[in-house]
Amino acid sequence: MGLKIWISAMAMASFGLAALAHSGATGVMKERMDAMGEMGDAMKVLTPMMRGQTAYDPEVVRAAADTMIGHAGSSMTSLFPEGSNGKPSVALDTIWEEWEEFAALAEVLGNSAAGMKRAADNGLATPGDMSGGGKMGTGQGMMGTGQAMMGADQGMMGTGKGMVGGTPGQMMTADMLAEMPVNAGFMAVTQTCSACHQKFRAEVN
Ligand code: HEC
Ligand SMILES: [Cu+2]
Repeated sequence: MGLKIWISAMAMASFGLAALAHSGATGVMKERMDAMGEMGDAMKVLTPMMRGQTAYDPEVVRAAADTMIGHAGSSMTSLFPEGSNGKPSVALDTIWEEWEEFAALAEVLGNSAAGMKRAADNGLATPGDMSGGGKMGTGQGMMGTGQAMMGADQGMMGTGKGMVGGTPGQMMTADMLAEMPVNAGFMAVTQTCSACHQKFRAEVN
């Protein structure tokens, strides 16, 4: 078996384990895990598309955006009633200690996904389009490896800790993202997922 195949097999096996580990979840815990899982599935389709590894399809982008919009904002926060953590959940108490930030990130997710949806017909960036961003100047643009886009601390959007209009975690409004290549919206979504997970979810092994 080639190394690449072996690695993908391992990756798939660990996804399976993660799902099993949470199979005891019920009620609101299960509901939010299912919602998160749907978004995770959407990301698995979008990621190779945004890297140019699969054919670009704006309809798929819009459908994925709708999945996220549907699970964002109050739809998400309503699935986190106070104190609803503990096994098998990996949600942290920080959620309720810093509820405003948690809720803001849930809101930003909807905005970012809305921006990505509106940008679907703009299509993908080519490395030339993205000049001006620090990483792009090196000639190893985001489209080169796909790594820069996914790294939490890399790429044109910085660390994801910026603010627009005082909203924690929001780098760009939907209006801004709608004018940009779709990658920007995708990056905003990705960084919102990881910003929330870093702060409010325990390390998943
Ligand atoms: C506002 C915070 C927040 C945002 C935004 C967010 N998540 Fe989550 N996510 C969580 C928390 C908290 C958990 C842990 C839930 C638990 O274990 O009870 C979680 C868990 C998950 C899980 C594991 C589900 C399971 O079965 O245990 C996946 C997959 C996931 N998120 C994907 C995503 C994706 C993809 C995005 C972005 C499109 C995203 N999440 C956005 C907070 C967030
Ligand atoms: Cu789970």
